[in-house]
Formats: sequence, structure tokens, C-alpha cells
Amino acid sequence: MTTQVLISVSNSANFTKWEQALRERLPVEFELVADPGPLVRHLVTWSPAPDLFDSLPGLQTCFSAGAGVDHVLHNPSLPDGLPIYRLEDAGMAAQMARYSRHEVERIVLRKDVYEAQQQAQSWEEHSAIDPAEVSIGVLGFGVLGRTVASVLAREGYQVSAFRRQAGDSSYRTPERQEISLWHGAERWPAFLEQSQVLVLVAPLTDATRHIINEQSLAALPPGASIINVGRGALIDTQALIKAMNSGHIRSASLDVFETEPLVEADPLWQTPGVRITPHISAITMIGPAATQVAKGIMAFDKGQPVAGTVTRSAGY
Ligand code: OXD
Repeated sequence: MTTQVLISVSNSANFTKWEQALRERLPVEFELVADPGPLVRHLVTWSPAPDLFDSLPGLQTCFSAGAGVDHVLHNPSLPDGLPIYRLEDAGMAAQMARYSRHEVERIVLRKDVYEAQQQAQSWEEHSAIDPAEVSIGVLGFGVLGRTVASVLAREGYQVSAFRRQAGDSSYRTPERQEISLWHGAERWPAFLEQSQVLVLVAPLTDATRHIINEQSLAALPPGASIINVGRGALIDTQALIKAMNSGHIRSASLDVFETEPLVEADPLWQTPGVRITPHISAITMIGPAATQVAKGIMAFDKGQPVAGTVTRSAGY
């Protein structure tokens, strides 16, 4: 019997890529369709239309075409109890780690200072910074956060990570560097106090919305830097701009924004010390993503566990 899989992604070029990639990975009895209807049993989606789920009465699973699922969880037509799955890595972790490492190294090599000096034709040498003396805090320790933290630890930085769940107090990377693990609201201020660079890799949930606000920015050490590769709404932008203008925060490398694309009038464009990229720190690689989705669809149909299961109450 034919099973329909609906691919509902942002444009027809992406549809074609997903269709080809899934066609190569799913047996022929899975029919890949672009339009909703009563025969659809599985959905692969990015930013589904607000009423999409209303026209899918036979839907049994929803696979996010990205690591985040906020775009699905906030959908007003999402039925209660529908299983949702997110991409777990699909080539994104390594990209995010590379992006974060690049931004950290710019900070540690004082590239911003030397670029300003070049503009002023000033030849001035500053002391070198030993990575072992730079303390980096990573917010989020899922598949993506753990990879980012491990890559930074491998570079010799002192890395700690803050996560939602209690558990071990440290993690040893495959190369045997130690990452200290923190959790609990009462330890959040102390975690911030020791984070000279704060890397945000957390999902957006009710608990993390604007977690970087006036109070948490004030808890960071003077001259701290922020790198956001998670979600724009983790940061209260007004508070960030204020903290940057006061000089308390030295730099902010922002890849994600509360509203995307960032509008022309947004003050972030003009805030000194802000570096903006258009949500490219981890681009979904359709090959590995389709492999995870195809395996998930087949596992679901056989009643087996599916990777990337989302816990709705946790928000990811
Ligand atoms: C994702 C993203 O969630 O690209 O995968 O933001």
C-alpha cells in the first residue's frame, strides 16, 4: 500500500532537493507529495503554514527539516499528541562548531582591535592571549552544544556548559579534554560570571526566551563577548544594545535574530561590536538530513524508536 509523505518546505527548489534525497532513501511504496491531503501520513516541514495540519487528518508524524522545532510547536493547527522529530546533527554540529571557533578566535586574536588600528594607521602590538586563560561558557549541551564545546576545548580553551537537565558534573571529550557541566537556576549567575565568551546553542523554549537580558548581561564579566548560533529570541536585543553601548559587552557575533530577515531599520546593524550573519552558521545539509528522516519514517512504521524525538513540554 502507498504511503504519502508531504514535503512542505520554504520554496520549490528546496522541495526538489528534499524530494530527490528522500526518493533515493525511501522504498517505492512511499509517495512524495507537495500538496496536503487526507492520504498524507508523514510530514517533513520547515515553517509550516498556520493551517497546514487542518488539512492532514491522517498525519502520524512530523519531521522538522531543521534542528529547531519552535516553528512547529508554535503552529496553531498542530494537533495534540502528534509525534514530532527534529534533526539531531545532519552535518549541522560541525558547521556550528566551525563558526563558533572562528568567532572565538577573532576575539582572542583581537582582530576587532587590529582592524580599528588599521583604519587609524596605527601600529601597536598587544600581548598575546593564551587560550587556556580564556573561559568560554556554552549554553546548551545537546548534540550541537556538545560538539561546539568539544571543538573549543580541543583548541585549549577552558570550556564549561550550562544545560537544563541535572547529571554528571563534567564531560570528557573524545580527545580527553574536560568540560565542566552546570545546571540549576541558582548556578546560572555564577556560570555567567565566569564566561568571558558566552556561546548560545540552546533551543528557544518558554524557559530560554530572553534568557540573555539586562540581568544576565550584567552578570557577565566586563568585556565579555557573546556568540549566538541558537535562536534570536534567546537575547533581549534592547538590553544587548544597551550593554554594548555602555562598553560592558565587547562584541556580539549574531547569526540568528528574533525577526528574520533582520529589517533595514534594526539598530543592531549599526551597533559597534556587533557582527551579523544571515542564519548561516549551520545550514541543513539535505543528504544527511534526508538520511535521518528516511530512517525515522521507516522506524516509525515498524514501531521502532525514532531518533530526534521532541518532548513538547521541554520545547525541543
Ligand atoms: C535549524 C536552523 O533549526 O537552521 O536547523 O535554525
